[in-house]
Order: sequence, then C-alpha cells, then structure tokens
Amino acid sequence: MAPAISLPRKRNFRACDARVSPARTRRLFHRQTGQTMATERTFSILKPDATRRNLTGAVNAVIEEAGLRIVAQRRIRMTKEQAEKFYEVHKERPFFGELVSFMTSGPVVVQVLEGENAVAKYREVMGATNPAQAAEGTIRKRFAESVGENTVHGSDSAENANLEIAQFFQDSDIAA
Ligand code: 3AN
Repeated sequence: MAPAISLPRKRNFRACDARVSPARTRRLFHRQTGQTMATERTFSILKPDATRRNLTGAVNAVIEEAGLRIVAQRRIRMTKEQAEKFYEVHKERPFFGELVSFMTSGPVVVQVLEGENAVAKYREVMGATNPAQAAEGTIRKRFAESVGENTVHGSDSAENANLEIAQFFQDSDIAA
C-alpha cells in the first residue's frame, strides 16, 4: 500500500491558479517551505459488478470518507466502441475481449473525483487490481469479486486522468 500522504496544513497554502479544469491541476503553494500541494482530479468508474449488486452508494461512501469529492457523476451503458477505446492500452492482453465484454455487460457509473493528490489517493482507496492482494479496508478488498470484476477503475496518472475525463465529460458537466 502507498505510504500515507502527509502534507502541511491547507491554510498555509495559497492558490496559484484558481481554475481547476479536467486538463489542469490547481497547485497550492506554501510560502515558507516552497512545497506545493496538488488539488487534482481523477477519473473513476463504478463497474457493472457494482451496479448489478446495488453497491454504488456503498462504494461512494468509501470514496467520500476518504476525502475525495464526487464533482461529476453519470450512470451510462458503455458501448463496445467506448470500452475498446477506453482500454486500448490493454488491447494486446489476453483478457482484453473479456474486459470489454464485462464493461459493456451492464450499467456503469462514470465519475470525476477531486481532492488533494486525488490520483494517488484514489488508487490507494481502490486497492490492488487483484482483490485477493488488496489491503484491508480498500474498495476492492471489501467488494470486488475477482481480478476481472473488480468493482472500480481509477486513473493511474494525472495525464491519463485528463484523457479519461475528456472521453466522458465536458467541462460544463463538472461542478466543483
Ligand atoms: P487497474 O485497474 O488496477 O489499474 P490494470 O490497468 O492492470 O489494473 O487493468 C485494467 C483492468 O483490466 C482491471 N481493472 C481488470 O478489470 C482487468 N484485468 C487486469 N488484469 C486482469 C487479469 N489478469 N484477468 C482479467 N482481467 C484483468
């Protein structure tokens, strides 16, 4: 599990850039230490195994308890084309067909999450890809059924977060 994130208290920071768009990260600059603290956005999907088992509220509670804010959310039925585009990076992997078929097997909830270091924070809250290896208290440990049907997706970098958010949301869909 990633180490706990420890940052100076927020009131010591001032915003250098007040606008947070999917393509940008607001950086708060600490005058005394010169450190920056990032208010980031990440992209999340509550997968078909979560909607099928009526777990979207339970998963959202874990997300919110971790201090992440759900600033955009929509329940959709992903098309095969959307799923293939979204998981294009995995297209040579043996599980690609199975993954696309699972992601289109039922409704999903696509979300934009915002918070300090949201990308890393959400990865920590989700837990390892394989629920058998996920840490106690993580979403995948608590709810995931298998490595394929593992309840949630979260972006693995700020750059990918921006690309993934842009695939499903416009700036005007996001209310921070
Ligand atoms: P993560 O979602 O933890 O970033 P990735 O990016 O390695 O994991 O994999 C993307 C998705 O592909 C996973 N969330 C999971 O649904 C699926 N997946 C990964 N590895 C396997 C596997 N060995 N068998 C079946 N599906 C897999």
